[in-house]
Amino acid sequence: MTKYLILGKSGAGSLIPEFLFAELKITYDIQFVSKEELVKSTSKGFNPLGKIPVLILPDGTEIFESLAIVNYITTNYPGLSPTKESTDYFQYWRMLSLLSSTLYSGYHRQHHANDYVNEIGFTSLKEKAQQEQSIIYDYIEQNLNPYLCGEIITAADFYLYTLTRWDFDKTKLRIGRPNLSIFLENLRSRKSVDKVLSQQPPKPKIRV
Ligand SMILES: N[C@@H](CCC(=O)N[C@@H](CS)C(=O)NCC(=O)O)C(=O)O
Repeated sequence: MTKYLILGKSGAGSLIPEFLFAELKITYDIQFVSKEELVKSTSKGFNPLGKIPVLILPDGTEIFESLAIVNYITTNYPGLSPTKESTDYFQYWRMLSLLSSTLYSGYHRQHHANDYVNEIGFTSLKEKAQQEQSIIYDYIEQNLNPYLCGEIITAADFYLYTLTRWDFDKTKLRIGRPNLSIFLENLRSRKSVDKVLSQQPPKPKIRV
């Protein structure tokens, strides 16, 4: 294998490395895989929980967890993360960590409620995830200027944009959040984002 290979699902967390590679003009392949395939210890891209994204490097090294993948891409290809010396360095890591540890998992709880509770708890689980996300989105709103680290777009912005795509009520998400609304328009109009989205295979329904 000479190219990067992303294992993913249409419209899901594999959009994050896809956006970064497209933005950096790095060629890659993508395969859409099943959970059953990924949990097999013998399979390419093994992940104990069968989750995507997985990135397979040209030398065969496998990386899972979106944050680790972002870290691999941004440390090997400069341009989408502030340097250690930059005043934005901690802002970048604070936002990226918040997105990957909290906002992402909040969407997982809503789209995969049956992984967490019995059916009787679905509504309450989803409502609580949305309440937590609303607090985070208000915080994000205060931080966008126009991007999370100010004038310079970073990997954290592509990460955030990916997560917003999974929201069940995208109109409500924008209400009272003018900075976020402009940010979403801005990201959606980027060539890299448009290219990746236009290449996603159809998916049966929004389940990330
Ligand atoms: N912490 C993981 C979360 C990955 C994750 O939840 N991926 C979702 C797709 S966006 C998935 O594989 N869902 C299928 C499932 O959980 O069964 C990461 O950041 O990579």
